[in-house]
Amino acid sequence: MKIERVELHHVSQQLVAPFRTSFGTQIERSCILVAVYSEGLVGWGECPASIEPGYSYETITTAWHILSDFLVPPVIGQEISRPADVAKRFNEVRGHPMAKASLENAVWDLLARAEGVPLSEKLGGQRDRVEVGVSIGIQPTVQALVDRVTEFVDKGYGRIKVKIEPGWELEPLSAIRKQHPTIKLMADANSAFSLDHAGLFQQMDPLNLLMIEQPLYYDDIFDHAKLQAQVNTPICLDESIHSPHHARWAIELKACRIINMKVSRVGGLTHAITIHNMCQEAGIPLWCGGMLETGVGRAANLHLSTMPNFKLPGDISATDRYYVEDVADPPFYLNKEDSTITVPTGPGIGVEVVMERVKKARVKYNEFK
Ligand code: OSB
Ligand code: MG
Repeated sequence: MKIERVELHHVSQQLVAPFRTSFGTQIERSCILVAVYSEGLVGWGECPASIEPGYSYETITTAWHILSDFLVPPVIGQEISRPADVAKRFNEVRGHPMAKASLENAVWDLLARAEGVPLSEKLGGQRDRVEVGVSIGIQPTVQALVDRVTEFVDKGYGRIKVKIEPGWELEPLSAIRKQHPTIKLMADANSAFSLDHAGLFQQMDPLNLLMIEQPLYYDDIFDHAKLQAQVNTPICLDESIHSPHHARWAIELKACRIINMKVSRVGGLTHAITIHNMCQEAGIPLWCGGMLETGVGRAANLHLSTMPNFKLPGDISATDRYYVEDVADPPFYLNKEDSTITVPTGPGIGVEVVMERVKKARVKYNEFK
């Protein structure tokens, strides 16, 4: 298909509740929605970079620049028959995985729509609902956190992840464990600790956590290997894995027993598939992470999660947990009986972007043809 037109929409929306992590508090959430047009069809992808470089070095501004000046030009007007054709053209740009993923994933959606098949089918997916959990930010008090956890457990979430940082770890985790002795519970540090805290993480072993996510520095696979050797709880890497190389290094160094797959963090679905297959071979289970995406990004995440090595619940919650009104329809609901979300069955990502809502939330726009 010839890529006739590409649109970039920077949209900004209020979250239903502030989301505090060890690197900052998000109240408003921006993203770039990428639309790719061909033969009367449109494919969508989402770049979930933040305004600040707190999670990774990418921001909305760097992604806008990299997309406009380096990623859209080699694709516009070109004949694309496979998503890998796009990924190949991006090899000359170092880094910037979230910018790459947004355009590549829009092309995946476009091609799947042209074939009339759901994205999950193109990925070799094997399930029609995906087990999910909820990620809960740092709260003002331990009691407020326990109440928030209970609220989500009552809603049907069978896996709870809570954010931790130095000074907010053992006490809140123990309080949750006391109230909910058997719930699937895990902690995400977003790189806030160092190897000096190994003793603290050993003290978490009796809490029977599903895993500890990214305890150490964002680019430090080496020290995670040292920490994993000292604790029984599985370590899961998020920030440290930005490409198939990083996944291979983490596996060979035994830096983790689980990997959080974020398609945007690894540069798009082509790399995600490579990492999926590598981890499957190595016996490292995956789960799908989230970046507070709109329905566009979360729909792609659901399709990705149908692949066989996604063996743990993902950070893909119901729409009402994120935004009052999502840019895409239909919204996602939690299936209470088994803590799952049903994978859309329509062509491509299987949700439709409502352009009036995009325009309402839009702060910047550009188009290329
Ligand atoms: O570390 O997983 C993370 C959100 C923004 C940036 C980083 C992370 C997160 C989450 C939210 O934990 C997960 C979700 O989208 O529900
Ligand atoms: Mg994380």
